[in-house]
Amino acid sequence: MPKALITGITGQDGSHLADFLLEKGYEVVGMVRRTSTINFDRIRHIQDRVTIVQGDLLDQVSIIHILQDHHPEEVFNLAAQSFVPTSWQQPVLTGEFTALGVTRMLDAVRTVDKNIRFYQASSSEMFGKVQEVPQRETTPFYPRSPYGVAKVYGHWITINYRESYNLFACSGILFNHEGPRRGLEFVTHKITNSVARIKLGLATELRLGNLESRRDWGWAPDYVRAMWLMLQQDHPDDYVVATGETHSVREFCQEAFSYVGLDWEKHVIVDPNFYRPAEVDMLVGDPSKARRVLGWQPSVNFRELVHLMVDADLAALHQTGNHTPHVG
Ligand code: NDP
Ligand code: GDR
Repeated sequence: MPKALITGITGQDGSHLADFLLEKGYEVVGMVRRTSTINFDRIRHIQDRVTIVQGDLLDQVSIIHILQDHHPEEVFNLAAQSFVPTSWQQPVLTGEFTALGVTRMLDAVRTVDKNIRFYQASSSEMFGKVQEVPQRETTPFYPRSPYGVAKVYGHWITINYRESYNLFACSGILFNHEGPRRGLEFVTHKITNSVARIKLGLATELRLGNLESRRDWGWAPDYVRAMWLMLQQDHPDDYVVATGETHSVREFCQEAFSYVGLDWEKHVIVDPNFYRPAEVDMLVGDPSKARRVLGWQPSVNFRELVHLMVDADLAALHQTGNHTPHVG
């Protein structure tokens, strides 16, 4: 039975990846940091099928011990401070988690077992102020937030360890991917949750920031499949994973509100408090390398994604009478 370690297993992607690997017959070890209140909402349904171990990206010793004790063949480094606005409020911590945390992981792998295959969660935020449309593996980076800058570091240190120590280390440059398990602070889930609440008479307005920014939004379960595929190849490499379509926040609102028969303009209020100090205006990825080499392609398009998320939020509200986040 192959064994994988997932850092960030309590997050959106970690929980989907754990589902996917269990389905494939893996033994799954998940690293979680210690908190006074445990939040296993996203992995509750598989809690008795995964091994949870305590560790933190800030603590190299904890990472080394986990690798020594559990001997995974594959490590998926998904843990990070992943919310872009927080990266301006906590730029140093974001650098510690999202940038230096990658070096701690890679060096632990190098120290304990150089045969471990390593996946790094890189991001389309590295493209920032885009230098080319669409963005591909060779497009130069121009990050626009402390988060984006930290991800560029994580990306290059992964390549550097691959080239310096011959590690099987891959970097997936993933564009935004969403679903019912997305944190409620991210714009897609914020919108679909509000649409459901407004539809059911529990709220009347939705306050958003920049409606003009455009993203390449995909379906999260498709994207964890791409992560796994990267580690099954003969050679380690880096891949863009995206749908190749771009839509604005405004279009997302239109689609979500009209799906339940509401006029978005009657409910959405633009609130400058949600503007960012520097914005990433437009992202659209070219996934042709992933399609060609990995045989990967997305299974859910933009409209289906919006509808799936609205349906899930309506169902969650109907079930609980009050929204229970992260259950999907
Ligand atoms: P989430 O924010 O949902 O999950 C982040 C995870 O990291 C959580 O499990 C969190 O644990 C954990 N974590 C944070 N800090 C630490 C730490 N110091 N030590 C150990 N664990 C920690 O992110 P996603 O699942 O959406 O994203 C997964 C990865 O992919 C991230 O690296 C993100 O930056 C990257 N990414 C995401 C994209 C997306 O569209 N979702 C696109 C491109 C890249 P806790 O529950 O304790 O907070
Ligand atoms: P992003 O996702 O920054 O792309 O990072 P987010 O959903 O937070 O923002 C997308 C775009 O929507 C605009 N926006 C708002 N965003 C939020 N969160 N809240 C609002 O009210 C709002 N109004 C408008 C933003 O300005 C932005 O342009 C996500 C994260 O998962 C990262 O970890 C990951 O690396 C990237 O996707 C790819």
